[in-house]
Amino acid sequence: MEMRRMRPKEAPAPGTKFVKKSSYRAAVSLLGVLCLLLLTGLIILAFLFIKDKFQMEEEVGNLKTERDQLQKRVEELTKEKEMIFRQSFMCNWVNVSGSFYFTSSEKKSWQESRQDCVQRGADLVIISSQEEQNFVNTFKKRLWIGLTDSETEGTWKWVDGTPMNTSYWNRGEPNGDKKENCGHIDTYNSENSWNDAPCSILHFWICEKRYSP
Ligand code: 2F8
Ligand code: CA
Repeated sequence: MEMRRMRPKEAPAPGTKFVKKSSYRAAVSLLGVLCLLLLTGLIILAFLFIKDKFQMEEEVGNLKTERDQLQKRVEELTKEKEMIFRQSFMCNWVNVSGSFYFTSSEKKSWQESRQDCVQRGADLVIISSQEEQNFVNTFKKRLWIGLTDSETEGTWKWVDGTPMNTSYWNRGEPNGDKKENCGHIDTYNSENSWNDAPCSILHFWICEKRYSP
């Protein structure tokens, strides 16, 4: 009887073990390459992010410097504007014993004249001495002064609320009763030059700004 030859337990085909090992190595290498690529990508991203951040910080710094410079310039220009405004307002003023005087070159009502003086940091003139009365006459103009009896007929007051104690009315003045409540320089060639007239009449005017040295 022919004896059947026993086949040894199935062994891997020759070369199979080698193929498995090399596939494993290839997979590990691929994974390594992928990790490397990922790492490289992350490094590039981080670099770009940091670069952007620095650029932005630099730009913010530049903008802040520019803003500060512009603010400084605005302050300088504001001061310059105020100075020019003040100079243009003060260039026609006359300085006499403790006061600056301004006479207008246009005509307005008493109230509007007063407003103009107030805008110039002054008020209509208050005549408080004979010298001042004579000085105001030297302008040889019919000028509104800071005198009114609008509040109480016949009670003349200066614009600062003080009563008129010494007066320089022209002969026969004041004569306007309730129709003429504002005082002005009229007959400037004589010392007694004041007249009372309706406050709505248009006249030149004289402002006074007092100062203490
Ligand atoms: O004669 C004085 C008289 O002259 C004018 O009236 C005619 C004056 N009127 C005006 O200025 C509007 C009066 O106030 C003045 O008293
Ligand atoms: Ca009068």
